[in-house]
Amino acid sequence: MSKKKTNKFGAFILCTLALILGVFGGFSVYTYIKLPKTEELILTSDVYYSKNDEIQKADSDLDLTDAEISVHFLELGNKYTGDCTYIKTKTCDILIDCGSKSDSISTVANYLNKYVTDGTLEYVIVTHAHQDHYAGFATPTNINSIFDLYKCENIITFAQTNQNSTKGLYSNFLRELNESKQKNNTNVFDAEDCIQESKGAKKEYKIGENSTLKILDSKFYTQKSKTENNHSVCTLIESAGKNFLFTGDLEKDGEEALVNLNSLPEIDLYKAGHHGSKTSSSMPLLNVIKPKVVCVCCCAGSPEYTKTKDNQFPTQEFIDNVSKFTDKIYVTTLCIDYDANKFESFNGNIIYISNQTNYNIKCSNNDTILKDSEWFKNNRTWQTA
Ligand SMILES: [Ca+2]
Ligand SMILES: [Ca+2]
Ligand SMILES: [Zn+2]
Repeated sequence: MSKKKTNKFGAFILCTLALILGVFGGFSVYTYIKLPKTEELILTSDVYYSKNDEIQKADSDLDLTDAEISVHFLELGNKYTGDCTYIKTKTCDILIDCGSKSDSISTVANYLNKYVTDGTLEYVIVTHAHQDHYAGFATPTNINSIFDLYKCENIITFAQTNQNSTKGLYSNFLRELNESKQKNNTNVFDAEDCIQESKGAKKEYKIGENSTLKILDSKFYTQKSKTENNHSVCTLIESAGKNFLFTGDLEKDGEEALVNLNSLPEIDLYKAGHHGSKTSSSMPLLNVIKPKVVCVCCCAGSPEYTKTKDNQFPTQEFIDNVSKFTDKIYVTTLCIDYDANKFESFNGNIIYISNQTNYNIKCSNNDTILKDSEWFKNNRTWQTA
């Protein structure tokens, strides 16, 4: 080989190496920027320790053809507190919230796909701007949001928030909402638009022959609260003579105003306020709604928010209040070992199925009411009046 040829060969090798390094380097930087921080997206296998495979088999046997309405409180496939309620009538698919983290999307979508046969969610309600309620609507660009996965006809959002519109989940949410508007011509209203019946929004929507969805009035649609929870959109569904109440994470002062601003009926199914927190499901509300069945969306006994055992969801105070009206309390998930990422189904997915004459509760794991559970015997007490 001549000296000239060796030089050319050397240059070729160098260029190839530089190209490989460049591509790799570029890709690494791209990945680093593009992928969400681990806080937002946890995809390690141990996080998925759950009985979800069994749940899905059990659920697919559910026959809802005779149901006027069914209300599904979903387990979210991780150890975190979060709300996601799916409601089906003969003509509508409704979703209230989609927590708990962006990695819950696949669990939620797997579930919804069994029931949402037309790919369209006629109504989506986003109660408030907390991750455990709207992570599924506020995904990073590389993860499909609920608005990407389904055609959403009407989205009703919170009217107030303390979040910064240029930062974090809230900016993701606004981006996804805007995309849905552009792509699917989605009607986007906030709860106050509904109360005022402005911009084409309505207070009440017909969601079936015998069913209506009503946005309830709340003082925190127009006033700001220090706690984001009080900005929750509150919804009443009336179907075939039964009443269903969803108050998001509304707290005591919000609940009191809710009672004063609306004439609330007695409630057949109540989604426990704020995951069974001691700051919600207060007596002024319960005395009016006298709930017959209560479902709590939480990971029972999880130290996610507090180490004080009595205050872990569902709290002793919540149980003391609700026990005055019913012992039919159901809980989605049970914390086994928070630090080790271990959780399992409590009742599992809780499904309330109702028609003109009766109702049925079918849970994916078991139908044991809270006070008869092993966890309850070890952690809570039941006050009998
Ligand atoms: Ca539909
Ligand atoms: Ca998107
Ligand atoms: Zn919450």
